[in-house]
This record gives sequence, C-alpha cells and structure tokens, in this order.
Amino acid sequence: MNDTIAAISTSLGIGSISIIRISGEESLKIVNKIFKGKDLEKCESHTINYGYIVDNNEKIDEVLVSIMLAPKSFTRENVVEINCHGGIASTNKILELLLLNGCRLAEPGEFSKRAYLNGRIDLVEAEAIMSLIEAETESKRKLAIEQLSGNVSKMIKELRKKLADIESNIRVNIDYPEYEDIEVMTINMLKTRLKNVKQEISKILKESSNGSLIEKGIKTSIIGKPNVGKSSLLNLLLNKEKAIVTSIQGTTRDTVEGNIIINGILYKLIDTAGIRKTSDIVENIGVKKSIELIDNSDLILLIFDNNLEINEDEYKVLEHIKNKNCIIVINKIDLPKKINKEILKKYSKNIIEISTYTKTGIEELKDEMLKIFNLENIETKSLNYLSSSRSIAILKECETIINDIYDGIEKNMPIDMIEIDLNNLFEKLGEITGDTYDEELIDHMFANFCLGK
Ligand SMILES: Nc1nc2c(ncn2[C@@H]2O[C@H](COP(=O)(O)OP(=O)(O)OP(=O)(O)O)[C@@H](O)[C@H]2O)c(=O)[nH]1
Ligand SMILES: [Mg+2]
Repeated sequence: MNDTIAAISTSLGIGSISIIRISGEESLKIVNKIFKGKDLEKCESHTINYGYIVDNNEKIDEVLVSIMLAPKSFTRENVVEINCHGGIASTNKILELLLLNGCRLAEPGEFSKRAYLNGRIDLVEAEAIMSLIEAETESKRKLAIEQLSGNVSKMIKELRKKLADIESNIRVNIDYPEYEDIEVMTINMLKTRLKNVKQEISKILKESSNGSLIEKGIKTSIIGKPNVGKSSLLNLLLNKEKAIVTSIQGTTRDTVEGNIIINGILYKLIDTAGIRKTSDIVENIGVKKSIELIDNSDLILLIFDNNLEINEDEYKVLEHIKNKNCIIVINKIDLPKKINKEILKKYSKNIIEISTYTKTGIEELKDEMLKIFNLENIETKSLNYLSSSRSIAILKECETIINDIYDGIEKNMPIDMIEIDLNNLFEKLGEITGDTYDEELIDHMFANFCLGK
C-alpha cells in the first residue's frame, strides 16, 4: 500500500472537465515532475493551484491542481487531483505521464479501499459510497447518504460495546468470584440485556428489508374475484387506460403490468385475472394460483366488491394473508353495502374503502401503501438501513446466534459456553463494519467498485 496510485475519476468521454486522482506518499513529487506552475511540494494543504501539465516542455493541458495532504484527505494519504479539460486525449495523456513518472494505475475501488484500511471509513460507509454512485432515484440517494453519514455503523458499534460489557462482566464473575463489588450477572439480567441487543438487530434487519424494497421497487399484485374492479383500480392508479375494463366477468385474461411512484417509491403493479373455480385455465386463475401470487409479491391489494357478500374462494384466500403485507380494498362503495366489513377486520387491520367509479379513497389507499412499509414521510425519517446483501446476510447470522444464546440460557447451558457464543456474536457484528475482517473478502468487495473511486 506504499505505492502512489492514479486513476481517472470522472467517466471517460467528452465533458468540460475530467478529474485525475492521485493518492500516496509520492503524489506531490510525481505531479511536480509534469506540472508547470508553483512548486506543489511547497504549497499548503487544501489549495487549488493553476498551471500546465507539460511533457518535456510541451504543453499538454491547462489545469487546476488540488492538494489535500495526509491525513486530511479521503484516503488519509497525500491526495492530488488534477482538473483538466475533459477531452479523452488530454485526460489519457495526463494519466499516461503520471504512470511514466512513478504512479501505478489504481485498481477498481482502490482509493476507497485505502480509505477503509487507513480508518477513514468503515465497510458500511464504503458500501454506501457505491450505493450513492449507483442511485438513480431520490429515495435511493437518501438511503445511501443516510448510511454514509454513519448512523448504522454507530448502531452496530454500540451493539458491540454492549456485548463487550456483558461479556467482560461474565468473565470477571467467572475469574474473580471473590470480588464482591462487581455485579453478579444473573440469568435474568443477561436475558434483559440481550433482549435489547436482539431488538436492535431485528430493527436494523426490518429497515434493511424495506430499504432493499426501495432499491428494487415493490412488487404489488392486485387480486380478487372477477368483476370486483381490479383493472379499474390499476387504470386509476396508473392514470391511464392500460387494462381493459368491462362488466363481463373474466375480462382480464393475462396479467397487465404498470409502474407508479408514490412519494418517490416505485411500485410495480400487476393486475391479474379474477379468482374463481374454472375449467377455462386461460381466462381465470384459481385459488391456488392466487396464493402463489400472495407468496411471491411484496404487497397484495386484495379487492372485494362492496355490493356482494364474501364468497367461498375469497375466504380461502383470506386465510393466506395473515403475516403478509396485504391491504384489503373494498371497491364500489358508491353501490349499496352488502359486504360484512366486520368479518374482514378479523383478517387484516389494513382495510380501505374506495370507489374507482367516483374516485373516492384513492389517496387513502396510496397512504396505506406507504404506511404498511413504514415509508410515509420518508424524506424526514432516518432509516437505519444496510444496503449490501453482504451485511444483511451477516446480520441475519447474528440474529441466529442470538436466538441460539437464548435457547442456551433456557436449557441452563453453562455460563462459560454462553460467553463463547457472545464472543462469536461480537466478532460477527464486527464483520459488518469491517472491524474484524477477512482480507480476501475485502479485496473482493472493493474490486466491485468503479475505477477511480
Ligand atoms: N359502481 C361501480 N362499478 C365499478 C367500480 N369499479 C369498477 N366497476 C365496474 O365493475 C366492472 C368490472 O370492472 P373491472 O375493472 O374490469 O373488474 P376486474 O376485477 O378487473 O374484472 P376481471 O378482469 O373480469 O377479473 C366494470 O363494469 C366496471 O365499470 C366502482 O367503484 N363502482
Ligand atoms: Mg380485469
């Protein structure tokens, strides 16, 4: 890590400016060799210096050179950034000169890797940088910047501290039973303190799963028996006549899809054929298929007709929505009420009444679609969200370990065994932020970064 690295940090192509970034002990010395202007080695940190890049007195480009001396830089090393004109030829030529004068071409993600290895950022923050670069929507950008600001990292570090405290308390009890002024960790105390750790892990996991929904978009299936108004609702939400609506049962034969954005969140809507017992497989879907859809969707809008009583198929489907993200939508409230809402309340607390005909209740439905994922007011909420599948997988392992510890306590496992598990948990949590790490894994992770970052 002692060599000085260089890379083009802006995307290659024609633009007004390109930035070439250099990091390492020798960066000022190397740039000085090809720079005509002030002596960069005598310039103060955090200054921008005007001059030319030259190759044997031939002017290559007119540039601005920024200097950020260690440790106050992104990598905590001496960093120089050359702002040159954004032509492909001049940018490449400057990089070539840097390489000829002692720099090594940086590997993808090597600047961020150095920032991590030098303690400037942790792994969660490094991953956030990647998410920020890749974010195409406002909500994704917000999630990434939250993560970059270090909130989740702080929570993980605090969890580790709590675990270390519990562990050391147990250790002292075991090693120095004669110390009377040290609190003896009773099983009940241990349980209470662990419960808190467990709750926090679950909270981060829950918010992370919401976060990944935001990244991918929320797959929302509109299901219900024929003629309840599924396609009418799809059209209304999309604000266009995408699906055919008729009074004939079984109008929708194949699924119809469309995307909407509510409050910056993408919902991928799928209108389905009506549920009913059928011999015509093409026209309608049976109860079994609806249940499959329920299992494969992030959100279900289960539509009922206000003017009809609940039928047998609908009861079967209702049995499957418990513990699922499902909103029961009672449509056609402009018609006389025949449905028994009290019965529906037994299956879900999320019930919205609408009429696609008079366009009533649509805003309430959209609000509910956000609330069910805790995404209302997302602009002002701080989500403690882990973006990478790597960290989420580790956190899930942590959840398993802590459940095992709980089991162990119930089964009167000896305290020193519990202490070992606590230590495993402590180490595992450290892998998320990179406080404990595997070198190969780190290399692999940063290799997925873009060049020059
Ligand atoms: N009165 C009233 N009629 C409605 C409302 N919503 C839809 N309809 C009517 O109900 C009929 C069926 O609407 P669709 O949207 O095609 O129903 P669907 O659930 O998609 O039906 P299939 O595709 O056959 O399963 C149409 O005649 C609509 O005009 C409503 O809120 N009030
Ligand atoms: Mg339809």
